[in-house]
Amino acid sequence: MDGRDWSKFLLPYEQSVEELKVKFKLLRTELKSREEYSPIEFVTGRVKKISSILAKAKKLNVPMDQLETGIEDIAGIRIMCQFEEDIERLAELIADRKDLKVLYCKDYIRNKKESGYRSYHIIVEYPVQTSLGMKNILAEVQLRTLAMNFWATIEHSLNYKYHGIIPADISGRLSKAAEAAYRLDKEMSSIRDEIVESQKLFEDHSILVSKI
Ligand code: 0O2
Repeated sequence: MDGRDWSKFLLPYEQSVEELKVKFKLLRTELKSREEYSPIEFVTGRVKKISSILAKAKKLNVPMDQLETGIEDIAGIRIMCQFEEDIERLAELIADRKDLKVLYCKDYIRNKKESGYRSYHIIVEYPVQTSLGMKNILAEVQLRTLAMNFWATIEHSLNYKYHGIIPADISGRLSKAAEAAYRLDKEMSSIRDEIVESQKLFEDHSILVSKI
């Protein structure tokens, strides 16, 4: 594929990422207004870089004409939550949606990766309207707590810096940091009701002040 073919190939993925980001941000707004609390803290998204697509295709032995079905995270959405419990609720909300179809989930929270990585991945099929008609796009929706995201972001950049071979001393510290992030999630969950209540009070106060 040359540059022009790649940009054509990636167009529906770019559109899907943009649409899904808007939809999940609006879901946050809606839940905040309806229930005063949203399991969504913030949403990001990206289309996988061409170099990463090629590297993954090589690793998984996916032929170039089967990238659409062989690589499931070309379109990627990441949704950050405050608490682990929010991830369960959000996964249910996503499963109930009619504008996408959940194909399967990878639960790296119950089964954390050897690296220490924790996150809940949902592989979905998203129908996107293009000028040529409807196209079903595979996308990976990652659900993480803020602590899981903090750890994964740092580990990802270290992996990039050390080309996947992180020195033993740093890797040992990363393992400890993963345990600390796990404990932080558990501690925060144990006082979740208290935190949610105080955030609602704070928000009500801010709305009141802004109206004065
Ligand atoms: P990019 O393009 O940099 O965003 P894998 O072999 O890990 O790619 P696997 O194990 O099936 O495939 O994982 P999956 O479910 O396809 O998810 C891949 C994505 O999950 C990664 O994207 C990361 O965003 C995240 N991820 C998976 N494992 C780890 C990990 O150990 N550490 C961190 N920091 N993130 C992880 P890429 O590949 O980084 O793509």
